[in-house]
Amino acid sequence: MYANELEGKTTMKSASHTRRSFLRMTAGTGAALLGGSVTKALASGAINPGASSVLLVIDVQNCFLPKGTLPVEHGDEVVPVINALSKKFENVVLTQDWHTPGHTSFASSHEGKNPFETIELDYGTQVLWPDHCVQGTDDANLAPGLDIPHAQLIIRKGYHSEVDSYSTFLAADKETKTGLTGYLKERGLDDIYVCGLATDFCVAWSALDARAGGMKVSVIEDACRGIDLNGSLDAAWSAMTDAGIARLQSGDFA
Ligand code: VGL
Ligand code: ZN
Repeated sequence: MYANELEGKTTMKSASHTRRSFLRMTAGTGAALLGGSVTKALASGAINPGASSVLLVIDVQNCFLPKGTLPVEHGDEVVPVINALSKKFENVVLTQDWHTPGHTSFASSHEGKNPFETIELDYGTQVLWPDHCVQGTDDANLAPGLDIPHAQLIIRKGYHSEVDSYSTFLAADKETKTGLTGYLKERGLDDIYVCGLATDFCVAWSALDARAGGMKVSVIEDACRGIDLNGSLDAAWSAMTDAGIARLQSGDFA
């Protein structure tokens, strides 16, 4: 596994190959931790989002906050950062992880399996999670502190019981779509800024899919927090950097 990963990092340059390396990395247990090259952001205060820019706020829901069912460490800290950031965007889209009860990504749906173990499903390796973000529960609600009244769309994902969807564009089977690509195209939004939870899962997979779809993509690091399972946070940043995704800070905005 490590040799494959290393080869993936050094010889494969295309977004799809990089992505595959990242998928292997995040899927397996005991994956090696690779040092990511860090692309520093543009000069501080230089960015001014325009009419074709959109802020994607990924999964800032109770389930991923400290009291939730799948808490992301310091996940609550992104809320004020995202609230302030969102004021700089005319266009904002929010997403919600929105699972059926008994969803296939839950460890409790698989006999003898524990959270954070993996399982092989039709579409590949699936990390198993605690039950989280079940449709209609308070756990699945957007964080109450989120204050983005001008958000234009809430897109839900992960509602097909037999397939997970970290990405807000494409489910893990690589076939099932959310419709967000079509929405962004129809509205002429092709300059994508991604923030939210968790950096190394739903944020990264969404950013990589947007990039693979030909959009300009940036991730705002201090407006995200990660889960970091078996080195997945470094792997995610490496994959995103290799795919040509900019790594920004909220202070880089005007
Ligand atoms: C997420 C794990 C499972 C996320 C969602 O929002 O990053 N992670 N479901
Ligand atoms: Zn989920």
